[in-house]
Amino acid sequence: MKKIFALVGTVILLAVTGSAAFAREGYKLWLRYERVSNLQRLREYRESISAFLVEGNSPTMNAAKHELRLGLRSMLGEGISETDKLNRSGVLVVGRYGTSSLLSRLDLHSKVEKVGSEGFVILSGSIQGKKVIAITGNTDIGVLYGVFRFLMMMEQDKDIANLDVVSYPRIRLRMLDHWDNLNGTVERGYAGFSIWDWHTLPIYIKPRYIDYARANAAIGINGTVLNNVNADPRILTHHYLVKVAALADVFRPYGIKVYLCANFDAPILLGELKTANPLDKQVQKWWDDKAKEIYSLIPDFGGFLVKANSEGQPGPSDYGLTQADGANLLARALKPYEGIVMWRAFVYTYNAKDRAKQAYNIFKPLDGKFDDNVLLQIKNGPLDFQPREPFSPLFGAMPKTNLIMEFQITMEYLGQGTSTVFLAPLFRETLNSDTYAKGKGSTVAKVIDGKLDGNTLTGMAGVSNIGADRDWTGNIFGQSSWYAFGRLAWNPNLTSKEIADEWIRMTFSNKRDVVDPVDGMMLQSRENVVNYMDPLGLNMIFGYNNHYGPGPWVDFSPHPDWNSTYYHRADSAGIGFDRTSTGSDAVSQYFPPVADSLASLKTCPDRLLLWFHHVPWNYRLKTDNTLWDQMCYDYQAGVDSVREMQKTWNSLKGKIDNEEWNNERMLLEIQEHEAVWWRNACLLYFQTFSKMPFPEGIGKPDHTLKYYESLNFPNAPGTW
Ligand code: GCW
Repeated sequence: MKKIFALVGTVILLAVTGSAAFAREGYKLWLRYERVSNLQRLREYRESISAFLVEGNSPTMNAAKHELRLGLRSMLGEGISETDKLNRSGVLVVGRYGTSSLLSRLDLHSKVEKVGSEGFVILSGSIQGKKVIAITGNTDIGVLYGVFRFLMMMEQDKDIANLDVVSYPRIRLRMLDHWDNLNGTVERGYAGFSIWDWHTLPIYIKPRYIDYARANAAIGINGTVLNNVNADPRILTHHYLVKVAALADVFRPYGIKVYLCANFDAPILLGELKTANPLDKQVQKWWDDKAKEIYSLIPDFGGFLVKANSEGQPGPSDYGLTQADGANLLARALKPYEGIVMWRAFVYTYNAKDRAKQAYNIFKPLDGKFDDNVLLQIKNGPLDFQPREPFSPLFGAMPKTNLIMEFQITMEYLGQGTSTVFLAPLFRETLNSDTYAKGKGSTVAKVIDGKLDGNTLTGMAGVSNIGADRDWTGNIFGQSSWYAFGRLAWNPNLTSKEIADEWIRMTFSNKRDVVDPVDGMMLQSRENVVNYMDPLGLNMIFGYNNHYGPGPWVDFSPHPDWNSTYYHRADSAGIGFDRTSTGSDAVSQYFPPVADSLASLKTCPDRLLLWFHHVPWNYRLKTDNTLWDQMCYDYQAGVDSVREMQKTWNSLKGKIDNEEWNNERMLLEIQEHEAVWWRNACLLYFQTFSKMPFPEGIGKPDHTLKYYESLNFPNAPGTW
């Protein structure tokens, strides 16, 4: 008998605390649609919506209907009906403006006019004396975006009594770039294998593909590059193209176009030609034919993304031609079908005096030489997705070229899968930077959204952090950076706090005692990592090749600029890369007010100091600490703040889903170890140059420098 009680007890306990089977697991991302728990709100929502009416039957409108069924019923209960008549108050009326007879009775013209081909209007109004909420736009996809936004507002506990939302994207191409290989691995992926199952496509359509499209459409992403920029040319064979076409069919109703990375040498590598020279007529014909084949399978194919003459990839320089010659070759093949080329500016040779200068030197002279369906895709900083970089000097310097920003959402250099880092502050920092290209206020955001130079073909790309892990990103907070990327591509003026707030509410809870502390954690999280990895403008001091953990001692690469020592330049006199006129003069690539301020030790912000200057160890910073002491304090502050995050997280036990809480607890424990490891390894290493003692308050390393140098991680993820 006792045993039976014990068993029943266990079952009840499991039901209450949530066993693995009931845990939320993060799969639904920001579309969890949980029952509204604030009863007052629930009442208000139900008063405003008793039924919904969707006009139109296109696949996109059907997707909108599906979403409303799912979302409204799950958040408000089964009583919400679908109707085709406006016979009472409280109907949510959804349809395209202009074709919907009901919506034309609302005076929406001036609002709808503003939102273009992808925006939407959500409005409280009344039709024939009946109170309604209207969701509308000029196109079906605009309407679908509106439906998602409306449902997400409800998830966020927003008041829907007097709605007047007018929203449209400021940037045209809002892209996720997958670095997924055809064999299922993901370069720099930390959330498992690729979500694309090439083997079972085109017949087997995983529900995950549809959920991928839903989640992306919900945040306005309208393009996906399916394969790695280190491109396997076989993606362009018929065998794969039919599979790509199947994915395109899934994504189309959600407004998402597919793009592919093309290998510049594909005509040779696929065994068809002896050359890939852009001036060769046969090569041109090869690409023309390839474009024709692709568009016969995928009529709305988006275009190509190309990494050329970089890290072993072939490109036009192999034929003594410019990057523009290469880009235009592909652009001309795609032009008849309105396809575009995103040509990466991440081009460098291994032995330059200063790698940070190369992209500018190569591309600036080509301004105006690219065809109008080419965008130059520029990483946010001049080097390579470091925890902190100044903005790339190419922003603002190429007024006659379409530009697309490339951010990295996957955290190759920010702690990879185990760290909790919300990347909106990093994205914002770049977008807010003032290039001074046309005087004060010429921010990177304005370059990117086309306002500064009047470009209309604009874009923002994010290197995806998505994998086949159940929660998509390995660490649930990885979802927040994917979310932030989409929101900023839609509106680059949103603040990090606004975005964090939205995400927390849809992911964990609407309760203030959850939202506020998690918000605090997230907003600080990127600076924490900078502090314990790369304070004061340090960069590129990661473990060799896998980029996991500290490796400031790395000096053994045959490529000089793959060595950490190339970047930090520590010696007995000081540390940092002199990029002023006495050094590489990279500062001169910026517009004068920026260049002057970076060039002077006095005005260069401490956070970028060692990026631009070689600074004596005992130099006094703006904090009045010596450089050495400040470096020690920053590393320690990084460790301390991870411990703060742990405290905050521990205080949330019981307030959010237990399994999600526990997963994050374990990840923070790993992050704390990593922060301590970084601090110890870097300070011990740099101390061999500074020869100065640690100031008070700095944790004592528990191992020798030799020990840290000996660590290696043969199967670290993401390195294939
Ligand atoms: O940061 C480097 C990565 C490479 C990547 C490259 C790039 C896809 O270490 O893995 O290759 O950038 O952006 O092309």
